[in-house]
Amino acid sequence: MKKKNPNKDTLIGKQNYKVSNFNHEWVLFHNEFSICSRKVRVCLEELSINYYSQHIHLIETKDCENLSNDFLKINPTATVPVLLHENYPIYESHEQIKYVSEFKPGVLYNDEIVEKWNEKGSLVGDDPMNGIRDYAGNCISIMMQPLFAAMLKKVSIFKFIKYFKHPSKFRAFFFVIFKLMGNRAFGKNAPNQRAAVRAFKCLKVHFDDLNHHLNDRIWIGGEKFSIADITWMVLFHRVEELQIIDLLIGNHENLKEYHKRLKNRESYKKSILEFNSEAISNGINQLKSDIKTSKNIIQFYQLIQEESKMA
Ligand SMILES: N[C@@H](CCC(=O)N[C@@H](CS)C(=O)NCC(=O)O)C(=O)O
Repeated sequence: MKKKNPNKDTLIGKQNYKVSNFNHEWVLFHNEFSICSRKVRVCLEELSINYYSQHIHLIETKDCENLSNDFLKINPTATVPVLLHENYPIYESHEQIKYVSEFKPGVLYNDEIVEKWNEKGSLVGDDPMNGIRDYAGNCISIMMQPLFAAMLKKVSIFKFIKYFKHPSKFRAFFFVIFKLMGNRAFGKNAPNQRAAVRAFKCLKVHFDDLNHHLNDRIWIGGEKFSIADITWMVLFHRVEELQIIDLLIGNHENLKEYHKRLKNRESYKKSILEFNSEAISNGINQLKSDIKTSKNIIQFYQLIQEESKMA
């Protein structure tokens, strides 16, 4: 086994070294709740590719298994998902779905438009704020804060000790803040709240663009389902979890119909809904309650509601 390149920035796409010796062609390291993991699970399901599943808990679902020494050997950046093909790692979910879809040509449609929308829905870079104008996935990751804080409520503070070894100091800092401050980190005019409002404005533009794009199309690429639809499926599902779907699809008929089509896919049920867990439903219930009772969260949801009414 060759030692991997320690330069984290180069961990994109398929690498030329093996990180394990599984006897399985495909191995997926993933998490029940992570949107990027959902994306790859849905893609493998759509392609009917069997894979060996390695579930990795993240702090919000139970514990930070992504910071274990074993997992850091698989991915030194400590994120999921990681897809292994014959033990060669492929990093970044948008690259992983492109890679697997090429193994079964013709099943999932592809062209330049699909590539563009796949990228537009992705989560790219360490600091998501840097890419909110370009990537809807980045906007959603910023918008996640209230749900994230809700999920962390039940996680013991002692589990955060491991965060000292998180390779991204940026992420480690924010995760600890969410735990320590909860919704207080989200008070009126606090930097986190301002960032989330900006992310919402950009997210709304991305959804409006998609509504326009779907004027004469069933799927993003036209008649056939594609990897871009998978990317947007997980985004639609996340905004539903965040209780903001109505603010984004409002009276956009194309988006409403598209959302129904996405939810009717077998892969949506098998690779997203069937992975729902107690940690996810407890977090969502907590968020629903915070939206009614927590002053800061009420105020934030009012702000984005006003934003959603603006042209
Ligand atoms: N750009 C990466 C993002 C990966 C990522 O940020 N994954 C999150 C879950 S969606 C994660 O592993 N978070 C755990 C952590 O940073 O500690 C991709 O698309 O795969």
